[in-house]
Amino acid sequence: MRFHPWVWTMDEKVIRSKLPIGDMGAELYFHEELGSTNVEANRLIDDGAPHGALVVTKSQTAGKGRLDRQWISISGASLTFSLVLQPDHTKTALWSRLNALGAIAIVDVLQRYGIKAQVKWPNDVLVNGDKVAGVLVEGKWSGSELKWVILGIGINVRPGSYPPNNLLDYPAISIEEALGQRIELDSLLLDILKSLSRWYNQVDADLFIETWQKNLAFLGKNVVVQKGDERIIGVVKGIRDDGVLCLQGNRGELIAIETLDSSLRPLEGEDLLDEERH
Ligand code: BT5
Repeated sequence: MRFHPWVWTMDEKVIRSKLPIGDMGAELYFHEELGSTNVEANRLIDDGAPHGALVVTKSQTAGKGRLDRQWISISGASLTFSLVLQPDHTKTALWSRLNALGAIAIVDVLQRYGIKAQVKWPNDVLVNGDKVAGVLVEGKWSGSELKWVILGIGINVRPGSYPPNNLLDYPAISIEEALGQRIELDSLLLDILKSLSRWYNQVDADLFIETWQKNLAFLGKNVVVQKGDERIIGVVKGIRDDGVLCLQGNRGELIAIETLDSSLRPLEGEDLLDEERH
């Protein structure tokens, strides 16, 4: 398969002319280069940005992952953006669902493109078991009240948009490698915004959890969940209504993984040996 040399095809004017899409893109802040779109979105909220404000950058130099990790992207080959959301009172209680929103919306788009994408709990997107997109959701709270949500999305679009697998916690892939053809960054962004708008409006519906569950990676498989220093092993049973991940331990007990600040991976190789030693 041959790929064309990277050409930056994202056209600010085209994107602007199509916005807003439902709730998404009420205002567009388009940058050539930024440290982190999430950090910029946070700043914009303090400056009065509205619900649905969208921050896009061609090049992100200090991308943030979860738990202080880094997100690496390459200008012209990756999509990096953040949305500012101000959930109404029906949605503020749905923190874990809001965390999954980005992954569910991306999976929906990729499946429409013909790619079998899945959600790796809580909010990564996998294709053929490899990570194609990461989502970083940050809340702005007043006491226990959720005021704002910053939904940051990073997607590997072209080959070479991610670091070599030996430098990653988890193997990666790009959409074009999975699809075998070139896709335009601006049309991908617009498709994802459309999907985000649809799923944002369904975030409190049963369909949301059903879709999350249906597209959950490793259903019925053994996984390891790293939660701080704690390592939990079990078979993935599904997602509860409140977004909690349910595992079944090896004595048949049900284990609820409530904290979203956890990392999950399939149980294999060394983990299996470790298991046998216990
Ligand atoms: C995530 O964190 O996957 C969330 C990434 C969110 C990035 C977006 S880009 C727009 C917005 N602005 C920001 O500053 N951030 C958001 P986590 O689950 O913690 O995964 C991070 C880990 O993924 C790193 O430790 C690496 O091992 C790996 N990684 C880094 N870059 C990657 C890439 N391009 N593809 C696949 N894996 C990557």
